[in-house]
Order: sequence, then C-alpha cells, then structure tokens
Amino acid sequence: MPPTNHDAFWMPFTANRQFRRTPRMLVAADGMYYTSEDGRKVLDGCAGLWCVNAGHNRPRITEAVQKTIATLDFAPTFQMGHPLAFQAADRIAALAPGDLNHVFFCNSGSEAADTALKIAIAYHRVRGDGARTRLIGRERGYHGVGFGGISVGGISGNRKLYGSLLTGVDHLPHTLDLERNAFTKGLPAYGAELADNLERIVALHDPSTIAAVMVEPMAGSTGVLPPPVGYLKRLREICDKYGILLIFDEVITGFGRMGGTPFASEKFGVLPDILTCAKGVTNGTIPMGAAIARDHVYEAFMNGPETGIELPHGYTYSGHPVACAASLATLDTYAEENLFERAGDIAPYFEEAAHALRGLPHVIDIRNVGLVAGIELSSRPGAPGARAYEIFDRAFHKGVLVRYTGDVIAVSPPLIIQKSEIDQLFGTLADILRTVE
Ligand code: PXG
Ligand code: PLP
Repeated sequence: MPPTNHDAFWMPFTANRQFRRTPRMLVAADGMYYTSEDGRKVLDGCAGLWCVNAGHNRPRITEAVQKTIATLDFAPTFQMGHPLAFQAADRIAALAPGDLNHVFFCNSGSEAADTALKIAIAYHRVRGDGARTRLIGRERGYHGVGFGGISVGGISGNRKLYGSLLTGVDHLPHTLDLERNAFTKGLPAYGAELADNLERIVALHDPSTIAAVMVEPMAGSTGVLPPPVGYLKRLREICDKYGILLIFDEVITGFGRMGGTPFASEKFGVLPDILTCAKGVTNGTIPMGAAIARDHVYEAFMNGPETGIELPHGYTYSGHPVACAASLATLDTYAEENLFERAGDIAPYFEEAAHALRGLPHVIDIRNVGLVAGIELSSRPGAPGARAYEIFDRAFHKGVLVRYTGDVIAVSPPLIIQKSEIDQLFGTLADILRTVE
C-alpha cells in the first residue's frame, strides 16, 4: 500500500504531531498478539483499550458477525424490532447482578454514561420528584467524552477546553492515597471514610436536589485506583438514606476484568441502581454499550398511556444487529472458556509479577485487582508523563503493548493470558525501568 496522508485522520487522545513523526501501526491481531506494520509480534498487555477480554480473532465472534452482516445488515429499533436485540438484552440482563434486568443499548461507554445520567434525572421527574437534578461524580473519574460524562467525570484535562459543561454537578474526592496505601495488593485498607464526603455534599445542596452519584467501582482510566475496603458499601448506604440513585460505570470493570465475577458490583458486594458497560460486551469487535437499570428504575417509567414513548432517548444504532450478534457470541465465548473464573484463578500470579517491580528505579506505587495493574512512577521534574510515555514507546518496540496515563503504566491483558506471557509483560517493563532515565 502507498503511504497514506497522515494528516487526514485526526487521532483521538493522541499527540497527533508526535505520532506522525514516529507512527506505531498495527495491522493484524490474533489471540494475545498484535502484528505491527513492520511484521513484529506485539503482546497485547492492555486488551486493545481494555476491551478485548477474550483475546483477538475469536472464531465464534468473527463467524457471528460475518453471518449477521450478510443476513440482517441493519434494522431499526425505533418502533421496530429484531430478535437479536431482544436475545442480547436477555443474555446481558441474565449476567448482570440482582434485578439489573433492563438493558438500554447504545454504541460506546460515553453514550452509556450519558444514557444512565439521563435515565437517573428522568426517573425522579416521572416519579414527581423533579427537583432532583444534581449529579455527583468523583475527582479522577472517567465516564467518556460526552458532555454528561465529562461534567460528572473528574479529569480537568478533559473538561477545561469545553466551556461551562453541565450545571448542577459536584464531585467526591478521589481515593488515591499513596501515603497510607502505597504498594497494597488488592483493595487498599485505608479510605472508606472518603465516602462520607457524600454526606457533606448532600448537606450542602440538600438531598431533595440530588438525582444520582456516578462512580467507577475501580477507576481505570486515571491510573488504576481500586476502591478502599468498605468505600463502595458506604456510598450505597448514603445513597439509600437520601433516595439518591447510585450508578456504577463498569465500562472497564465489566466482563471479568476484576477476576471471578462478571461485574465489579458482585465482586465488591454492592448493587447499583444503574450499571453501564461497553468494551468487553462485544470483545471490542463491534461498537456497543449499554445502561442496565434495575426493576424499580424501569418500572417507574412504565406508567401513563401505553401509546406514549416512556423514554425519549435512543441512538440510530441502539441494538444494532451486528453488534448484538457479536455480543451473543462474545458471551458464549466467555462462558465456554470460563474466562471470568480463569481471570480470578490467574490473578494471584499476575499480582506477584506486578509487585515484583517494586524497588526498581522510579516506581512509587503498584496497585492491582483482578487482571489490572497500575505502576506509578515518579515524574521527571517539569515533564509529567514524559517518563511513562518513553516506557510505553520502548515497550512497544520491544514487543509489548501497555497503556499509560500521566506517569502511571496500566496493564490489563486479555483474560486468556498465560503465565509465560505475564512473565514477558512484566519482564519487559522491568528491563526498561532499569535503564530509563
Ligand atoms: N466509562 C469508563 C469507566 C471508561 O473507562 C468510558 C466510560 C468511555 O467509553 P468509550 O467507549 O466512549 O471510550 C470509558 C473508556 C485508557 C482508556 O487507556 C480508557 C477508556 C477509553 C480509552 C482509553 O485509559 N475508557
Ligand atoms: N444528527 C442528525 C442530523 C440526525 O438525523 C441524527 C439521527 O437521525 C443524529 C444526529 C443522531 O445520530 P445517532 O442516532 O447515530 O446518534
């Protein structure tokens, strides 16, 4: 192929000019490995972008997509239906904990976040409690890039360019505490009391104005922040006390990432009122996201005249047949290979391998849960993120793909990873850490 004009693709979350000087291009993927444009095998240490939980090029999923696209390439779901959407919703609802039984489809985690926030505000309104419009997020939260998601999210870099955002939003403090919790294996012991800041926020605004609290059970994007022991339970209790809906954004934590259970909700024993997912719902193959509501949320809308549209919301591609087929085949693959349990079984080995980096130069914290680890590095003076970028770039050229955010290296491999590949992943990082400036 002739070299393409690298100016046309305005790349997402990328230093476009830097990338064009030193492109990192992938051309194929299979199992645990990508193939780079120059023909090297690259171990996928981050499941694409935390989405390819069953590994790449799974035949069942590929075949389902091929078959469906040749049979029903598109069908509307506004006032029309097709069986795959109902089947996929059924299967996802069955996998979701408790009475999270009602699946609203969209095409990404960002759309799932905005969908969940809209459902939460509308829920109070249809119940005659329309003053509850405020949304509470958390510092360092990531809920995608829609206006709802960046408003409730807590990443200043993703917010500051975009004006006044949504009004009526407040934020809990984040839970990262290196002084008390550095190098914890699994959930940190200290910080449950940070959830009590919700009491303070509720007192400030009055509970009668607050619609929902939205958090990631484990914040992924801002550098892997597992929840302190007891923190999520405390949030749930305070929400219950004041009639506030609790939304868990499980876009990263869903589909086995936490090890042992399909969702973090069960892993941590806390049931939200709405759960959002995306990414692993189709193993990353076809864009899809969903907001899943509990019975009491859904039923609040099923009033009024039967001819009335209960929720004026939806995307052209909500429940797209090809995405639904991909999702059904993905869930089959997860089930056939017991991948959520497998992730739980191999997690202790992964944990040891991650924590073996302790003591290497620049490493100031290692955090992990399930098949996720964050390795936090001290920043170069005056150049935050530069050291992690260099490690990320060098790792790619040594055949290992990882993610970085700020000065945290994030590792979240497909759940099919073998011990030898875990050794390769952390061994490569160790070699680089020994020599990086
Ligand atoms: N919520 C959470 C918790 C996420 O992690 C989204 C919403 C948005 O999903 P979409 O599909 O709209 O991107 C995400 C996405 C990274 C990284 O490397 C993380 C995400 C996306 C891309 C990169 O940290 N998370
Ligand atoms: N913009 C225009 C002009 C449209 O007609 C539509 C959908 O019909 C949209 C945006 C929304 O697109 P989507 O449903 O894919 O989110």
